[in-house]
Amino acid sequence: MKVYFAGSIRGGRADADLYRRIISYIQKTDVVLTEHVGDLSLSKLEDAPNRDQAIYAQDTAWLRESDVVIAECTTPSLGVGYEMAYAERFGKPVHIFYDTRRTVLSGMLTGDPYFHIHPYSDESQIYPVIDGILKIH
Ligand code: 6IA
Repeated sequence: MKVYFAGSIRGGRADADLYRRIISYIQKTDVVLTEHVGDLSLSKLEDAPNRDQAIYAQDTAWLRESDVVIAECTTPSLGVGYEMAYAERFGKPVHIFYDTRRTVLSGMLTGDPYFHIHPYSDESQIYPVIDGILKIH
């Protein structure tokens, strides 16, 4: 199974280490197309001109290629929001995780019945849900 993992980059990197742990967990059994989202040194690489067109082209191609999208949405990100709407347009299942202690999710996500929303209050709750997702799709 090819997983598109989405997490904030320019929206803020406070949860980058959490993304890295989730990506490593998924990689024990499945393929993560977007390993860079959990790369803690990513911001240093962000400077080059014309990079953004390449990012958009690559990420939308990976979204179309993916079997399932898993997004960690505790840190709000315009890019992640865009990616989830793009995934819906292409009929990809979208699973959204967020920490209820730290954020109230946008009504544009909780109000869209297409999305599978997984609130959690401790990181340990994420992994059994991911096990179920990887079995279903
Ligand atoms: O608006 P944001 O930057 O927070 O959007 C984050 C989302 O957009 C992530 O889920 C990524 O899939 C995608 N994205 C945003 N920036 C990049 C990026 N930057 N590379 C790949 N995907 C990105 C530059 C990194 C590169 C130098 C390795």
